[in-house]
Amino acid sequence: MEKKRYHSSHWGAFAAIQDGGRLTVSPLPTNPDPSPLLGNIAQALDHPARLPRPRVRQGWLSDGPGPDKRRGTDPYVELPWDEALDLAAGELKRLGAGPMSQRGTTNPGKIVFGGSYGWASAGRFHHAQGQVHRFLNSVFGGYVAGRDSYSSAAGSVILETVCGSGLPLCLESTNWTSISKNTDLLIAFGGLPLRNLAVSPGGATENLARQSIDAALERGCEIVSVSPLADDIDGSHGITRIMPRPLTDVALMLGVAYHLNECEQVSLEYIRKYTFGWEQFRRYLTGESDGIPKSPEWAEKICDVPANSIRTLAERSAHKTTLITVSFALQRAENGEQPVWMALVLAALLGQIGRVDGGGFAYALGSMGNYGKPKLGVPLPSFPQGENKVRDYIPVARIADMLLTPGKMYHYRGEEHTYPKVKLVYWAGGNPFHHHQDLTRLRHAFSKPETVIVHDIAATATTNHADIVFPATMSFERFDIGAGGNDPYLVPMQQLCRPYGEAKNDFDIFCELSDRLSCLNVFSEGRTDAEWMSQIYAPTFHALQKMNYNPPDFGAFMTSAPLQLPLDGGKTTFEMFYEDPSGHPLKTPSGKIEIFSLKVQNSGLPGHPAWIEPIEWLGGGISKTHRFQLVSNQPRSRLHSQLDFGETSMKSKCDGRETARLNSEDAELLGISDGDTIRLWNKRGAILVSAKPSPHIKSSVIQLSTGAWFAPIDLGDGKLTCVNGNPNALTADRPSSILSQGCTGQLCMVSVEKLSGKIPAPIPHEALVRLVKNRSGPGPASVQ
Ligand code: PGD
Repeated sequence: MEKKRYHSSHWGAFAAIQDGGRLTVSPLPTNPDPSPLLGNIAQALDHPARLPRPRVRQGWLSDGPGPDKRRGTDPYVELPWDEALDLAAGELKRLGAGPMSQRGTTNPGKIVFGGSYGWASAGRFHHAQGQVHRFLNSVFGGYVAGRDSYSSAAGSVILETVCGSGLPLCLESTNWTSISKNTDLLIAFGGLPLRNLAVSPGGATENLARQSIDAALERGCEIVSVSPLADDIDGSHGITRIMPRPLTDVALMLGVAYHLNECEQVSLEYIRKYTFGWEQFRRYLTGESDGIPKSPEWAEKICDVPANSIRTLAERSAHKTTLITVSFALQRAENGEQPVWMALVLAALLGQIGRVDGGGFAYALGSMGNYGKPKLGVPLPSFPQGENKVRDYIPVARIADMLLTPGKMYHYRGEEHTYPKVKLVYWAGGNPFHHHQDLTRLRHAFSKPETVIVHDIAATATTNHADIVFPATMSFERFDIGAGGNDPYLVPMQQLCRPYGEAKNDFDIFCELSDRLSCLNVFSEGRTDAEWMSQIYAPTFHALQKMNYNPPDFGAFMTSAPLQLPLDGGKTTFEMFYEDPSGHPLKTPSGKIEIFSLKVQNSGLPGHPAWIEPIEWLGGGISKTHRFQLVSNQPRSRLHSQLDFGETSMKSKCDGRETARLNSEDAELLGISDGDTIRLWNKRGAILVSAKPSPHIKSSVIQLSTGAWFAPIDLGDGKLTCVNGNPNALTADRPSSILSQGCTGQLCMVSVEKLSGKIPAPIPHEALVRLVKNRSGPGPASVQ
């Protein structure tokens, strides 16, 4: 038996032992609540869906670059590394890549989309996004970037606008220890799903949510989970579940605020000193400005929560240490800014933000594992990406718009922009055919560029829309430094096994391409990967030394157990603001929390949080055509689409097909039983899933997690049907609003029917490895 090694993944750090060719993965003893996702690793390493060698799309190989509708259906030809790298370098050169002396001032990067959104793997150095950005900066002088994230665009943009900070605020949010000790009432819009709390970029060594929630409940804290899915929070004692219609939380919050105001429970002293714009909002709340009082009765009609429950919630929140949280899920939706802004305003009306330990407002506390933990006292290693000289960018979720309508004007953060004309798409470490909405539209968009290059560890729907595909190693096949923001350990990610086939590290692939483009010195600066890691470890090492710790040098660190890091212990932005609002103003025009924002109003939205009727919701006209609201949330059995072929993920499916849950009574009315194959469809597409009736789902709602690999076939009904059950075949590529242009993948309206007759089989992952030669056939049905 080999010795124990340490490693990290986005779903947690772990130890591993190679025993007789089999890798045994076990969680770290520091982790009281390790993620079941660790179970996906061992079986995934040499899964036949992995890519052993570079491959080039047959049509590109025979006809050269150019827009091509065959992307997505063409087969691939495997090539030796040298040949594939020469082809890619030749194409990059044709598009203007090369040393700065040859590029002159023309900025060829403005035709290259390098946003390359995606989580890739844990590791501070081999993170594919950082690598591809540095590469494009080195060889093109820059690239068209993507702004914000699919996780949080609407929420981040609104918080940056109305309280001066978006995601950094999450890293300072009320921590789990304080919640367990001080919070009396925790109102969680979107719940506190433990599956999300085990995930953080870079990986966690300690998942504290479960034990903190238990300790808080034991002390007598009441938790109210507001979600159409009852199991968005575990447990029963001390937990109240409010199940509104999806997309209506703002109406519910307005009902609470109305009652607080009516009962004179708004903390006017706090409002006066720490906020801006209460009067405009108050006039809207009471109906003075639009004739509609936002009373609990008004809210009930929209959100389907009894007015009395809304009143009770308001009354309880006014007399306790109350923490209001709102998860990412609520803002990944039409008008996604509004629930985040309104939750902040509600907490401000209660007067506890920055004042009361365990009370106030926390964005995304239930969404990721690194929120709700104290800040670190030392910097983490960080790989420099170089300078991007291209000024063009897009809001990250507008990729299909950019490719389909170059030159078109769009709004973002109150300004006008134009979509750039992109010829090359370069993606490493992301899976847009998992993460983007309306995949049929995205497929059309991907037919437009002249060339698409992708690196991935496996053949995914994205590699199947690329022209040149380079096989990347998984993190387990290389060494790196693991660190999750706010996690108190730095993890030596030790190599666990040899690379699969001929797969190479992204860094090595970029070195080879840079060399062919005479830019190796700019990209690598003459360093090997080990030298880079040592270099980026240095700031953490020196900070520890300065604090009189005795840190190991890089070599010793890489062969030891995870290194504990000191915590910061300082005050948060909101605490400092509360203590001295003029000395520590927020970064907003008023320096205060903006209940009214001129900037938001000038962008074309109401200047205060408001109920804006969405298009795809259960109360809208569309519900007459498509009766069900699909909630496509984060999976319990994998991270996004990653390792969908792993053991834990495969066990969660029904005969290889993704499972969707619907309300038991709805299922009975539709004659649907457990395990039946059902078809979900709307005008954008269709999917097949296995049905699971459940009492935990609100009526007229159907829940299907993201991540099944997109496998579309043509069943002759005029739309593509994903037989594996990827919800993004159905979601709308519609921005959250003109302010943030965020992704709205969480919710859309669908029809549901039981399938009878001959049912097409799901398509296994390995069948996506579409080679002209080398492999016998594509599997049970051929992918379109
Ligand atoms: P992943 O599956 O994590 O999804 O979208 P994202 O694209 O991040 O993709 C990462 C890819 O990187 C995988 O294909 C993996 O194999 C590859 N990879 C892993 N390691 C390496 C490596 O070392 N090198 C290279 N080159 N590749 C590697 C996630 C996105 O989806 C996110 S963050 C959110 S929050 C959104 N959520 C939703 C949602 O809730 N609902 C819907 N309908 N849609 C969503 N999409 C978004």
